[in-house]
Amino acid sequence: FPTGTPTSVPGIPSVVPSHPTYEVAHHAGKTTLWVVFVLMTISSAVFAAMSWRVPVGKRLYHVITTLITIFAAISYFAMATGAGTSLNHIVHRTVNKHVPDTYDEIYRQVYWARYVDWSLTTPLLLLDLALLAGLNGAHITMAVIADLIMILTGLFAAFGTEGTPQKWGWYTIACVAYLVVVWHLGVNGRVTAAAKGSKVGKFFAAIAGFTLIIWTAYPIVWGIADGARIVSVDGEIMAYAVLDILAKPVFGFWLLITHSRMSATHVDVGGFWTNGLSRE
Ligand code: RET
Repeated sequence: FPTGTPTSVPGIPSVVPSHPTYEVAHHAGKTTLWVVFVLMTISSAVFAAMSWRVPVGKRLYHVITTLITIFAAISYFAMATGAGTSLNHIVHRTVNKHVPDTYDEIYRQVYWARYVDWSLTTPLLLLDLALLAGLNGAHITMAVIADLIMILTGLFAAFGTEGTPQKWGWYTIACVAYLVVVWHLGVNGRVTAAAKGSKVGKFFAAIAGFTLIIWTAYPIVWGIADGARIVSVDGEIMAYAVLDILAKPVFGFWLLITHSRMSATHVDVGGFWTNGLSRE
């Protein structure tokens, strides 16, 4: 019977071989993290500069969008310098027909800083879109809470135990929460935006459609890389890097440039925002 490191993983014997494999980031992954850190920092500076060209009353999207890339830059700095990460202990069981089952012990690097980033930035991205569509506070609250449930249960999935219902159970819960978000954007948001006129309606349909396609790729990447562990940690870093650039800087430039050209996208958030001083 296998001997070595004791484990406390439910459903498997308490002893597994003591030669673990490590699935961690290497040069390509680490370089990618630095590149995205730089791109997020530059985007933040450009978004901030763009906001100075408009009166305070018209800066709401600028402020939200700049915060999104600032949070991402901070999270990428953490990951690039080796922080915001820990090793998930996995015990993988291979069922054998004629000999006793064998167990492999694996440590895979999980960048939990991503989930901190996402728990701040995905609500802000949703807020950008919800304001554009003209959603009411009740629907914005429900969409943001569903989104937070999605990210936090996704974090639990990332550290969940394999070979028990835990890991994929959390993943399923996260996917259900994601469907709630999809409904708020794809159905409720689209109808509400269309009521603001055909220009805003068309722009919302385009940018929310883009968002839903990009966002849907995240659980797919997660399932292949974190979940099934078919992709290396470097591959995972590169896949999320491409998605993060599309979901944050590309989304942001598209939103802010269109906002500057289409006055109907304006949202009036009342006296607090401008202290009643801005006439615009
Ligand atoms: C997880 C895993 C669990 C199932 C689901 C997920 C969805 C994540 C999404 C993330 C979006 C991130 C963005 C980041 C911005 O740059 C947590 C991966 C559904 C939709 C837009």
